Amino acid sequence: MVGSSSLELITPLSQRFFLSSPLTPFKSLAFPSKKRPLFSAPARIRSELSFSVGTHLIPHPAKVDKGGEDAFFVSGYNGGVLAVADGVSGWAEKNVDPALFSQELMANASGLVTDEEVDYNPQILLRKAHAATSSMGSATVIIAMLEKNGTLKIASVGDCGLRVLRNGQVIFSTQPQEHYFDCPYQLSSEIIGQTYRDAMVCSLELIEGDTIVMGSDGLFDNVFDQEIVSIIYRIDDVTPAAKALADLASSHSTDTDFDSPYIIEARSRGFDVPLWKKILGKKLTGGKPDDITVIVGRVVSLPNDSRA
Ligand SMILES: [Mn+2]
Repeated sequence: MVGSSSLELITPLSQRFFLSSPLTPFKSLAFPSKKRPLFSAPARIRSELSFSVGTHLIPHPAKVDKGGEDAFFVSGYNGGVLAVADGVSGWAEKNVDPALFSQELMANASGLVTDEEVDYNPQILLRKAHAATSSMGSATVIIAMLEKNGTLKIASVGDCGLRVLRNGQVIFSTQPQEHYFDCPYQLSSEIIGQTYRDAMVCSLELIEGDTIVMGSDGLFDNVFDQEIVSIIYRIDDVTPAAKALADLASSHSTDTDFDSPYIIEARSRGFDVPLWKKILGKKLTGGKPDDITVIVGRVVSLPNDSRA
């Protein structure tokens, strides 16, 4: 799918769909971010855990030659640090390359992972990486940091996502933050954007054998949680699993008949096909072509001889 070139450029949603009923205003957020205590202390010390990680990125079909506008990094620091940023594509209309901000944000975050002030706190990492980023643009971003005792700390601004899988089930899921449909919260070079203070932050305890699946909205808009579960339990190795998830998202994204998570959400917000198509019994269907970034992290116990 990476090389597929027959696709036309994607027009903004407002030009593709027709609104048949007024938009619902702000969706209530599952994680009101402000005034929450940051992270609680781990309940107990367990054996030392870390991530075994596989990644895969497939650019938007129209952005293959420049590699797309998603960026990510993986660090082995402590139990492992995983991060994804998705450059907001609207900047291209202002002659700003949307990839620059997400790439610089990730480069800065990667360099700050060991910073003393960050102290394993992904929200502080967001603050410092954002402050250090000088490119014009904006991005949604998610950072997950695993401590060796199994505590996973997450900070997310916008609609990148994370799922935790245990025993064949999704036991944790982030919820997107948005201003309105298709306009997520975002860290920006401009004062109008969100900051680390707007981040959804949470902390959970992982155990050996858990798998986390992280990605840009290009994954979660095109692949259902049940499909993620079935791929993760069919493919044991993290690298082929990440590739299989990205490939599935990519094939759904360009399938105009597929009833994707994105299009189901669009219909629930009142978007629909034009009336003449409706009369013919047609409904709004299809995936959402986008950059697709997938990170699969499996929680493993460190071998005895590598323990300090
Ligand atoms: Mn995206």
